[in-house]
Amino acid sequence: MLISYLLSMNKDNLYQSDPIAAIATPVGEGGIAVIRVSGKDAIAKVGTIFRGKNLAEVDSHTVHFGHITKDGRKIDEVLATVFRSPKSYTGEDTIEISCHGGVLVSQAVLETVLSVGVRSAEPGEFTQRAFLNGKMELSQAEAVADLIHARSRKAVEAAQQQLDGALGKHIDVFRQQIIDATALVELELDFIEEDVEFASKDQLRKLLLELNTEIEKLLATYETGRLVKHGIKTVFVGKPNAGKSTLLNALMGKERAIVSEIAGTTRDVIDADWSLDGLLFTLTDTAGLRDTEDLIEAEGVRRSHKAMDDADLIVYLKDLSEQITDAEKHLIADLRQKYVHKSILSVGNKLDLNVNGDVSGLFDLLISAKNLDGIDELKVRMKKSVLSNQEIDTSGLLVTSSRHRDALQKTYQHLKDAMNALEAGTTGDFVSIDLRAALHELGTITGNITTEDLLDSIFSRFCIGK
Ligand SMILES: Nc1nc2c(ncn2[C@@H]2O[C@H](COP(=O)(O)OP(=O)(O)OP(=O)(O)O)[C@@H](O)[C@H]2O)c(=O)[nH]1
Ligand SMILES: [Mg+2]
Repeated sequence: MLISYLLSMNKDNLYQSDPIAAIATPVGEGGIAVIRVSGKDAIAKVGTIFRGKNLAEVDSHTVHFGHITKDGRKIDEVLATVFRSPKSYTGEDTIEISCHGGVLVSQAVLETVLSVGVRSAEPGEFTQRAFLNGKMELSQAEAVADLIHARSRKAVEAAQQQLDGALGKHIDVFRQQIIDATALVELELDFIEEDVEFASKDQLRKLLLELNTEIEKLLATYETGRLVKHGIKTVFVGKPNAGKSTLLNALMGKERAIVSEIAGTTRDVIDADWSLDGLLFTLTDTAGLRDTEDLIEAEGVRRSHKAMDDADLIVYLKDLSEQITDAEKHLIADLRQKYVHKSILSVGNKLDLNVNGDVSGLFDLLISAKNLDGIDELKVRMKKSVLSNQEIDTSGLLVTSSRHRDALQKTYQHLKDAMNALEAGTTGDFVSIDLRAALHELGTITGNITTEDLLDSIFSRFCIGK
């Protein structure tokens, strides 16, 4: 549900909506908790329950010691930080109350605030107001959520870039170029009777072609961006006893999964977050692949297959001390065929034991998970196998959101349609329709064009208080 705003303009032409409040810090025990209040009369309303300075008279960006009280009773000793519109995160009058970091005490402060005509904020409502007040464009607002949810250093860096407006700046340049092109085409339409040609068709086509080359470059960063943002889903599969759990533990540097010489030890999938060079890998240890009559183990095997379907990288592990059968060779070949678009590494394990048979050419890498031999090389190969075909510098601008990717793809297609129309000698009004459609798509990235549904789906991903 999108909140209907009771808007009123203030002197700086920013919107001040009805006051909202939420605990902005995580629920739990901590040194302090912060209750954020924003909106019309937020400072005056909190002033009625604050004992200390008269908040209505204090300057913006000042901090004040006092008490939150209710019916003359002290609720907590607090610090109140005052931000006056327009210089606040939301652009509205905002007050942040720092109280003691207990679950009950922060809740009591929030309830006291809510008792003076302030309502509970919806998830992401503060950031939504910041967007609506022009404090940030839409892709920056989305980056706020990405930054909060980031689970690796690279994901933090990518979110920070977007928050700095790197993507928005690119989009603005594209938009301006399309606006100029549209203006030329439409100007020509106005003078159609006089047979005036303002835009050289060749020049226009060249401009659109260059634009699409730039868009293609941005689109090419998406696969890397997705892996950086969500982590690289890596699954270890192989026959029972191959050493999958031992390998998971070796990479993590701790005993995360149970290891034993009994085949069929791992029965369910085990997930663990692991970071390598600032990239997040979500490692999944699975039940060994084999036909089994044991119902629980069979369910484990089914889940192993499901984990492969979802993975970005499949590591197939084989116990080298056991002869490799034709059936297993086929299994590896089948995996490569079935998951042709995924990265697959076949790894021979237990290199410290006698290798049974000729395995040359069968494996990408030979290791001993128990002795940690070849583990460093495996790490390099794991990273390379998913990122190598992209050759993209993870420190550059990355498109990390499928929403942005979709909009860029549609823009690309509309520009292509415009180029084709020009080529076919179609009249300017049709070219202009394609150009305007491209503009529309780009506008959805930065939020120049929005719908309530779009804003709803974006901001509902946020936590309350942000
Ligand atoms: N010698 C040697 N033994 C290993 C190595 N890696 C694993 N093992 C042993 O092989 C046995 C099976 O290891 P696990 O890691 O439990 O194998 P798994 O693939 O997880 O097996 P399941 O969970 O049953 O599918 C254990 O006794 C391990 O200590 C290795 O590199 N060298
Ligand atoms: Mg196991």
